[in-house]
Amino acid sequence: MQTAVSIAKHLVPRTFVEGGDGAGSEVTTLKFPADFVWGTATASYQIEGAWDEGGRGLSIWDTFSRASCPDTGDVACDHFHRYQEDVKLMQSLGLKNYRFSISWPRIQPTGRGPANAEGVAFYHALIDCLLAHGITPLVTLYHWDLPQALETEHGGWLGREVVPAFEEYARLCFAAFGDRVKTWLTFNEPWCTCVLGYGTGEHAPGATSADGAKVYLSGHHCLLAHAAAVDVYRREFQPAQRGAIGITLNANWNEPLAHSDVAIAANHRDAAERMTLWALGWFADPIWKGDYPEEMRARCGPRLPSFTEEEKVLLKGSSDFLGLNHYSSDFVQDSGDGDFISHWGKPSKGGYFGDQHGTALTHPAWARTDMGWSVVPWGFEKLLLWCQRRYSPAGGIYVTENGCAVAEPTKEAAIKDDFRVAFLNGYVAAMHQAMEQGADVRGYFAWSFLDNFEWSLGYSKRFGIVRVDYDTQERTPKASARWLSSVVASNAVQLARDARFMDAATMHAA
Ligand code: GBH
Repeated sequence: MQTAVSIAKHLVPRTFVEGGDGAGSEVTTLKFPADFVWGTATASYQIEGAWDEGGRGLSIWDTFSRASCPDTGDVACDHFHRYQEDVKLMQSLGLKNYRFSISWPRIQPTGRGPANAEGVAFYHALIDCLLAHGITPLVTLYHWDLPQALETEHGGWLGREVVPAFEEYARLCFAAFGDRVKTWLTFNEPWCTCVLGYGTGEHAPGATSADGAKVYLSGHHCLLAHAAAVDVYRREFQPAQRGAIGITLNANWNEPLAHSDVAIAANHRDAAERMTLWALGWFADPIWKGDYPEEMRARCGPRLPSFTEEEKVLLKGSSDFLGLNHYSSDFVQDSGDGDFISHWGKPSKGGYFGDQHGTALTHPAWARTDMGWSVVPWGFEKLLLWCQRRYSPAGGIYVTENGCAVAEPTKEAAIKDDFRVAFLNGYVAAMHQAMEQGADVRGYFAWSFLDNFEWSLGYSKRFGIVRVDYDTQERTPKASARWLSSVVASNAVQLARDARFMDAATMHAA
């Protein structure tokens, strides 16, 4: 395995914005289309708290966080009780769109049966409050908080029974909220549900799978549940409610390793493509093309389940737009026969990672977020163009999450979150570059509105543009909140030629 340091010598730095004399004062204004959608995002278990109120049932994250995490979402940002204050703050920042998720166990405490009136009432109140403050709600049905009863009775997403359960839950949500909610997302990042929940065990329910069979099986069921929910929406609700429905997928960009003096080797290029297919094509190919990628079928064998012809028909075209969450990039190379070696994951032979026959590497010159994730705006540009080329989603691409964790031990540090401002500015500028080259991006949501429960890492990682003091529940907008306000107000970003992460970005010679 080639080390990251030995790679660096061969990589040629590229200035993100070409031309000029390098003076730091030059600023370019990048304008966005008039109807571009700006917003922020959150998820139910990460912010709501009130775990045992309003008739809420337990989710797999209640169980998993108690057993295996430093913190739980018992209180989180106490948004369940403070949503009015949070919506007012959003309005005062000039934010006009908000993506949140519904907690399935608030609607169906045991995952089946009639809607729990108190849970429905909470989301009615939240949605009405948003609309009254001029904020458009975009709603995710599943951001990882599966009712515990479905895990106990059916093995969660490993059980086929969860597919009709999700369909039933989705129908309750469309019926209750679809008069006011016009943008729906079925799943947030099924990759995480399956790889982290049933492969590595880092996420709830904490299952593992050395050969990857559980990873692919849970993914298969997520896809079928997505298709079933979309079918219900299109047949029973969309004609009258006239909303759009889609899915949100996550992916890093994989840049094939290349030396400055030689063309990218074909096997590394193939490995990069393969790794992006395993991350994104696994879900997006069935939805936009009607089946899993050929490469996955060939390498996974029977561990990757098959769709019936009827299921393929239901899946194909089952997303009105592509929701994309993006955080980071890697250099990757072909690892030959069966190994997966990564700077961020555990080495593995076989299984979901091993099947990819790739190695993910980092670059020592890349800045890192507090998660240790590399800051590579140009990778975002390339990923957006890759999505546009492969899927050309008719309803466009919505970036439903992008952001970074910053170590902010004090309020003073948090309100001067220059690193986050530079990160967001760099990524939004890169998105603009992709749009100029034909990527049909229609919206961008910063993750996250509030500091919140960062899953297995608890409250130690802060992603918010608004600081949360977990002792007092005080909210304080950071510099990044003011940055987003001004981006929304001007519908533009200002790109300084000396912007951090731009000129410092490294890129191989293409
Ligand atoms: C999102 O997941 C979630 O939707 C959100 O709930 C969460 O709070 C937020 O991001 C921040 O984590 O680069 O080393 O981790 C993003 C999860 C992050 C999973 C990148 C895949 C790639 C390997 N993704 N990760 S590494």
